Amino acid sequence: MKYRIITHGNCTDGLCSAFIVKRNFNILFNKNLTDEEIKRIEVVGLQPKEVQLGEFELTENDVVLDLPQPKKKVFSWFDHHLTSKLRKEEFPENYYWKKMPSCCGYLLEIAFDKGLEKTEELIEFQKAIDKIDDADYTKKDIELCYYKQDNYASPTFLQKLHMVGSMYHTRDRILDDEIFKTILYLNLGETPFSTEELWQLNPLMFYIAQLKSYELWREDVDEYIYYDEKSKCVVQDDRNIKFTRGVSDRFYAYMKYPEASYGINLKVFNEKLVRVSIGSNIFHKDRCKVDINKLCFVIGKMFGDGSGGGHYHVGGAMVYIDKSDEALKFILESFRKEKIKFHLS
Ligand SMILES: [Mn+2]
Repeated sequence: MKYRIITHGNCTDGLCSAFIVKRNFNILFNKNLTDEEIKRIEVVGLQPKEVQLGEFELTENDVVLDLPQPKKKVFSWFDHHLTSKLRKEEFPENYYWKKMPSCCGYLLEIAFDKGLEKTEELIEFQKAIDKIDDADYTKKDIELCYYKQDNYASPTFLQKLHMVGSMYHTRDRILDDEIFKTILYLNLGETPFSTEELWQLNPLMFYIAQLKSYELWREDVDEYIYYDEKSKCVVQDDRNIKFTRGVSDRFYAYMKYPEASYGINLKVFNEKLVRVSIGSNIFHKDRCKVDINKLCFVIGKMFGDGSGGGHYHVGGAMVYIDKSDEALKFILESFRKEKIKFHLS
């Protein structure tokens, strides 16, 4: 059987999940593949939308990670997004869903159950990826990971994983895809931390550039980001913004407006669609009274082509450009009332 790994592309949890599957393929699936066979397993990065809308041809030999449950039966599927729970029926063999901070952490939990030795390195790795994918940062973590430090002589595990992430978050999508895949075809260590070939690619160089980019971006976004008091929401509307320097710092809204409960970002995706990203204040998730996963699911259906979802505290949806004003109004209204009533159909 020619297996493939289909993972969440250009996402650190997607990368780490594929990494763990490659490293522990035989343990996870009770197989006897050789190292060479495992090394050659093809990795494909997809966006959730491509799976949700069935835009990519999957096969029964695919291992699907950190992505929605495919419409078609695949060899194996692992996910931790709430959206997928809505479709949880009797799962076939090798189908796994659980509400967890990260898909990679979930895979590790399963692998530990199946006999993988719980080493110090794996535990630190699991902590770091859980923190990143669940946006479970403290203010101090954000300062350390999103703002340039004086030196990087002894980075923390969390900083190291951010360095890896910066490698496929340049502004060139083709380059990002290429780097993302390249990492997964290296000679993999136990985790990315001990993958020597990865550190030879100089992640720190990418990371320093990313931190400079965040800085420039924050300067530009400062000009138009605003706080809507009534809905307790920070709005960053990029629909008419032609150009911003650098790359986006998704937590800036809550560093700038600590009083906020929510944040929204609207960005033109293509000639038809606007990408809506919604989150709650990561430092005060307790303030989040609206199920953002549900909200995204609903706005994707009401104002878009039907793709939308995520987690309780954060999510995204695609809406049509000409309906994006309405969508924004609907979202702010939902936050103002702090509840959303709808029929999930
Ligand atoms: Mn994930």
